[in-house]
Amino acid sequence: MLQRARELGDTIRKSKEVHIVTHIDADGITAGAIASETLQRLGKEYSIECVKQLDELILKRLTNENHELVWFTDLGSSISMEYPGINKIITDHHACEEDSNLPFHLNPHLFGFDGSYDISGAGATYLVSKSIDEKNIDLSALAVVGACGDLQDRRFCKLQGTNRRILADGKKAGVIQNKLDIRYFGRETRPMYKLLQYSDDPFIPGLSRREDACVSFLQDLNIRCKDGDCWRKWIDLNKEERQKIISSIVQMLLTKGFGHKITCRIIGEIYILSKEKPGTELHDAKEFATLLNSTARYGKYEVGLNVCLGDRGKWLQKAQNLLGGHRRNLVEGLQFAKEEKIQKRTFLQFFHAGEGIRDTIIGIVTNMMLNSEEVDSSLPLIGFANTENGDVKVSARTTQAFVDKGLDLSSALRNAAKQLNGVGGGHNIAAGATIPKGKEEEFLEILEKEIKNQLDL
Ligand SMILES: [Mn+2]
Repeated sequence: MLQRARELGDTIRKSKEVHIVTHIDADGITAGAIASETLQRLGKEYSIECVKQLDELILKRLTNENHELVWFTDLGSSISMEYPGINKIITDHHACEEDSNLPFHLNPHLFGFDGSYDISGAGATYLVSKSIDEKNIDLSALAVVGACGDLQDRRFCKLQGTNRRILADGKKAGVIQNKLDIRYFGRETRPMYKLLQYSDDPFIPGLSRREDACVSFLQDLNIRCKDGDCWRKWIDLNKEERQKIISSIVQMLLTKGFGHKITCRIIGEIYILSKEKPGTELHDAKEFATLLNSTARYGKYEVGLNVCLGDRGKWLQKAQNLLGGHRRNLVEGLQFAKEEKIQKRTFLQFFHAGEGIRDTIIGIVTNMMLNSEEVDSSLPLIGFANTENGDVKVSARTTQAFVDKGLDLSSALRNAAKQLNGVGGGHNIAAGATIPKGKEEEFLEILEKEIKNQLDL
């Protein structure tokens, strides 16, 4: 993989002008930022755009634009064998065909690594950046944010594989620190009770999603919710208070019959961006990733990109303003999905959000749904949402237990979508597709057959 990274680096060095095409999620934005900064430091002429997915229209346009070199980051593996008219390099981590092992294509799956936890799109892009100049190891912080944005720490409650080497670079460069702490989202910026209210991995029956219960839980432990007018955050608590909270939750989970394996998930490795201000979204890798998701998924990728490139003034302010809207959309989306009612079939369950949830956040909502108390995680969950141009976006999520039994949502969605003139792909545990409207039922039927075959049922 490092050899391939060097080869891609050589191609970049030989080019005068490079156009970057990246994905609209946190991993895509950080990948695009790493690529931009690398080209900037080399003094190359470059441009960048962010897209939801690579469709025919975009690829035709790129062919016509006749760039000297197009650098696809966090996407592109699906078209690696096609479009010879585009002179390209690809740094992606989504599942790909074995025969796409081509000189311009860097993807962990081609080298025997699993792109769902070993390395992200930003990480793959970072390897090329580092091969060009060792000084670029300061960009490893962005690669860690990208990996966290793609939930690559979920499986082992910490980053693994190639991601750990990137983490080591970050420590060496003094830009990243790792430590064990509570894994719930919002350590730096969320009021304590809100951190508990939105806890979902592990879900805490009796506390998760219940605001009042979370406030009284803290009161019962004699933990102040406020310092004067300021809500106290996890990072504001002293060691004793943190230990009290963790041991109470552990006890609650164990008495409710959750095993050791699930209960342990409350603690894991967290990643601090050492150069950022404590108590801001930028100081914690997961919070940074969510800040980026609030920009590009709403068509404002330049906001996230400028924050990644170092702006701490007007662009950061804009990103923080967008964050409020994103949070509201997730809460409303989750509520909407719950009211929609999940329909169970033999090998999967699904809900259709119609126009109720944006297609760009249906994946996040589907993931939150699968983690929630009301949803049975013993079946893969499919979420549908209509897109602006009249198609239907599909998001599929499952659990590690299913993946261990042989389920691969990436190939299942790719095959099912292909039969209906759509496109699909992603990872074994989380995948997506776009299909024509009205084909949902057909899609589910094909998908069920795929799942049944994969699991040998
Ligand atoms: Mn990614």
